Amino acid sequence: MARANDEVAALFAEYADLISITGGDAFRARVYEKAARSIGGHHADVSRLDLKGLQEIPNVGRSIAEKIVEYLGTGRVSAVEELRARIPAGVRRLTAVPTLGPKKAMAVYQELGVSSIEELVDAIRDERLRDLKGFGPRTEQNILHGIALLRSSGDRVLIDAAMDVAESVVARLSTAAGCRRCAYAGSLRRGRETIGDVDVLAAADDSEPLMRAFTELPRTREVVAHGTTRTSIRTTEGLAVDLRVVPPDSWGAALQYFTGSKAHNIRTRERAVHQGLKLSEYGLFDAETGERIVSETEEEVYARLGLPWIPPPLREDRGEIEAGLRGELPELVRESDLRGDLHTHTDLTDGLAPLEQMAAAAAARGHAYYAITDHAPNLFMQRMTDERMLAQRERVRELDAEYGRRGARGGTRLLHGVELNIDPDGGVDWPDDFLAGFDLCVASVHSHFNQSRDAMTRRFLRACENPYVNIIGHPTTRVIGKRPGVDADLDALFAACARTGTALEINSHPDRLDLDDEHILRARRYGVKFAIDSDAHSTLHLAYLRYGVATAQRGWLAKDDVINAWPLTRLRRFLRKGRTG
Ligand code: DGT
Ligand code: CA
Ligand code: CA
Ligand code: ZN
Repeated sequence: MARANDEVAALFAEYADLISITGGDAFRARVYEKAARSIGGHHADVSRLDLKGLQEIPNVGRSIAEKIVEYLGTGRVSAVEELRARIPAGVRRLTAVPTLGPKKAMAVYQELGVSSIEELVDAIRDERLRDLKGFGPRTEQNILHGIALLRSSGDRVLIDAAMDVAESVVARLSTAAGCRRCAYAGSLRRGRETIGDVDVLAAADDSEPLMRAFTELPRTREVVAHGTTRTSIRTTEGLAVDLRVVPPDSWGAALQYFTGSKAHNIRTRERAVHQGLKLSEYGLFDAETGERIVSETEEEVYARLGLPWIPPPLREDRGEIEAGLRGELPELVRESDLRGDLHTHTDLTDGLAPLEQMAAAAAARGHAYYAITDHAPNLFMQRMTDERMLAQRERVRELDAEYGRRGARGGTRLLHGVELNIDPDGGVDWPDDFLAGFDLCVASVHSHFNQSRDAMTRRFLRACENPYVNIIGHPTTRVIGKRPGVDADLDALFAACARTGTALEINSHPDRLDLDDEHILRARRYGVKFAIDSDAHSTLHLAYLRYGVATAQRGWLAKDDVINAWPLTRLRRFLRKGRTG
């Protein structure tokens, strides 16, 4: 089930937008935005809290707590409904266009009557936007770009949203009468960053109880098609889910087929044909006699095709068949290989939880090491100072003394790091002597995203040359469906990282996943090392590492490519980089 916290967070985020669109108080909008973030990242389930408990959540006051109670009781909040009613749905959708934003969306609606994305495109074509205050040719280009971005993500959802749905559906169906096996397949099993629809596969002799359980799930909003082999629904969140039920002895062939990708399946089918076989979701058959040869496990199907079992993240026809035939498939990094997390925040900057809670949660996850990397002072809104940073370091050292010794596995060593800002010229927040005090430095681009390709490339290269910069954080800075990546000569960046001993981050936050799989594949050829980080701003985010790992696997990475899969001694050697002294 979607957590009540996520529902409430989405509602308040929408409310904040609605306040902005209707020209409400900007400060009030911010209050709801902050509350949304706090609630989304809060560890306790809001549906179990009373009015008093709710007000203990950071950024939640009495009136917000009351709205949460109203929502949990009635499924709606009247203040939100009132604002919703004042704005056509089309205009609300306009606010989702990256770079347009609530204010401009309302302006084009009020001044030009534009109330849909299609009308907005027409208005730009006819140059009608230019008459409005604050809109110029450059704005038009940005808006068109934003629309393209929105359309390219289409109706696809981020991997964490799809995973929530898939795991709850699989858990539910697994307990239905006669269910022998159940798993999700499709793009989700391959770990793609966005998911078109969720494909669930089950094995049973009689499909009817499973199909019925599926259509009766609490989150089923609409049954799109109902049959004995396949049923399709749409969830209350609007996500499409397909369930296919196959006889138990077809399980392996069906799982192979519905995991895809299509491109990979075309290759496996070709191999079957060359061997006088026929491959379908029901099994691998002799083409002439029609006799079924294998079908029960994926391993058997691949083996009969002369291939080792191919991990789903590799099944994209990007060389995995050839590598399999040569016996050269990589041994992919797994989540259990990760020994630590090297980019995380606390409430000293924009995190939601204090250092003590983050450290406790990291230790509970069994991390052997864990770096705290709050924001550096040049990100002004974070109000960082030298004194605060040094005070935090002292506290980290104390906690390290405590956690470093605990437990049978040798405890959790705490590292004190920082997330530096790479300024437009490639410099960072502090001089070398101050940087030398950190155990590691992540450095990220947080501003001036629109620099020219040359300037952006120089900026990255200079950051890599800095002997204190160990990891480039979320390298392209893209936000999936919202902000395109920066323009830079990435091959030059990859070469520089390999040369200088600077790792590239695979930021595991589901709306970033930055670097993405294709970039990882490219960077890997230069011999770059990677850090798979959660960039956690709350204890809940520590679990995002699974998505970073999936992305790394899609980029063919092995344990040895990932610095936070290394033992601490080897990691520390890497972190010394080219530093003197
Ligand atoms: P998505 O849903 O767009 O994120 O991507 P997928 O890969 O989950 O695609 P989907 O849901 O259309 O189909 C699930 C799998 O079923 C797909 O990965 C491979 C298999 N499949 C579906 N249609 C075809 C087809 O026409 N030919 C072949 N060979 N396989 C197919
Ligand atoms: Ca799918
Ligand atoms: Ca599908
Ligand atoms: Zn960060």
